Amino acid sequence: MFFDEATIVVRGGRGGNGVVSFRREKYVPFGGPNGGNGGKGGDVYLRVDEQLNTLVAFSKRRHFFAGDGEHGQGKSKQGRSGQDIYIPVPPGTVVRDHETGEILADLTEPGQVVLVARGGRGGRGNEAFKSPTQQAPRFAERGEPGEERVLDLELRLIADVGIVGKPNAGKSTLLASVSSARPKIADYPFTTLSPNLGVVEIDGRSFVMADIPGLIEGAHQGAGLGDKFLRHIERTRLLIHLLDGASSDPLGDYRAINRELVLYSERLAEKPQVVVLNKMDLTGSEEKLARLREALRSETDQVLGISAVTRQGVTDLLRVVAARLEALPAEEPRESELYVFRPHETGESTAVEVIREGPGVYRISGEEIERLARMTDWNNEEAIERFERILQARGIPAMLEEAGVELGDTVFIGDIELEWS
Ligand SMILES: Nc1nc2c(ncn2[C@@H]2O[C@H](COP(=O)(O)OP(=O)(O)OP(=O)(O)O)[C@@H](O)[C@H]2O)c(=O)[nH]1
Ligand SMILES: [Mg+2]
Repeated sequence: MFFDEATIVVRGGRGGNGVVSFRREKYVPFGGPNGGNGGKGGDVYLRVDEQLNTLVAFSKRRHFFAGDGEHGQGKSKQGRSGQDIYIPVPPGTVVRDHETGEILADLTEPGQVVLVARGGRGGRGNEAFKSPTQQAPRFAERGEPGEERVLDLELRLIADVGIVGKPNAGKSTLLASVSSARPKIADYPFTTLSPNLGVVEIDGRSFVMADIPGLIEGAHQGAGLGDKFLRHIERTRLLIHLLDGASSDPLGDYRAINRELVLYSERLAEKPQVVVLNKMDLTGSEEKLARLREALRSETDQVLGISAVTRQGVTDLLRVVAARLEALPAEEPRESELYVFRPHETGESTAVEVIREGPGVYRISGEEIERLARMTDWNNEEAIERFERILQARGIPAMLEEAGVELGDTVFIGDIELEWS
């Protein structure tokens, strides 16, 4: 089984709690507050590791949690930050938000890193709340929970050249004969169940070639192994369209495959092709090649004949491919130029909204206010008073009253439920 899709859960570490503590020294009966801040929770990143070429690691492990920040301590001691984690992924990994389907990142370069879940902020210790009006605050903030999200990972191979053709045409045999890849080869259709990559070297140049499972009619809709594999050749720059010399109708095969490519994507159909008839060692193949060249004269200037088994014509094919690659633009525009991932880089929004959700039920929503609520220690009277002051300062009670709130009604802020009083 080839693992080219995976769904994983990532969560940043929780920020450490701030603490309540007071100085205790000889001869200083009423020491000032000295509770330290909690450490920040660790972040979760994905990082491209060029040694990898599948997502198989995610069949065993699906949950990735960064380390929690340590709590603050007395004597103004700050808690240590939680450990960040870097999850290795293969080049060609496209990352989507499972919920929205939005593309978050398109990871193509070795070493490329993307932040996928931010750790929570550390809560502030009581020392941070000392002010002229409040000399001895007896509360501290709780650490903020880390961000959590579900990610869909999808691997798209990155090869220069893709070999397309019907099952049994000899695609894997060709790849094996020109590279050190060792794909399975057998005399039955659908021997290849997952793409194989090989590095080809010719005349001091090299390129990466991909062999994909055979295509049949309806492939674009998922017939055979279908569309799952067509996407792997979307990023190639050139296709080798390999025809089976043992087929009774190589021309019909050629047309059928091209139809599937058009139906799958216009872009795929427009990729330059080198048309090749394989199995030239079989009797009668010369005539087949001549007929094919004749039939395709107006469409393609060149139909090559090879035998992947005896290697007849294979070096010539590689030279043609290398020359064509050289003449093509160096790179397809990368999807990463289209999608830029900005994980809340823009900063937290201070906007607040008050909504009536039902009879006697209201909701205060807003990024900053929800975070402050999460970081409030609801078991502490002073912490609650501070939160009430924040609500006042932002004019939220007036907004609630305008929305119709009455004593005893329920008010939600994120997951936190309050009674209006
Ligand atoms: N005589 C002859 N047989 C060949 C040649 N190339 C491949 N074959 C045979 O054709 C059969 C299919 O070869 P594969 O390389 O597995 O074909 P494939 O296109 O990868 O097939 P799928 O993976 O099923 O799509 C095998 O029995 C090969 O030995 C050739 O040049 N000459
Ligand atoms: Mg094969």
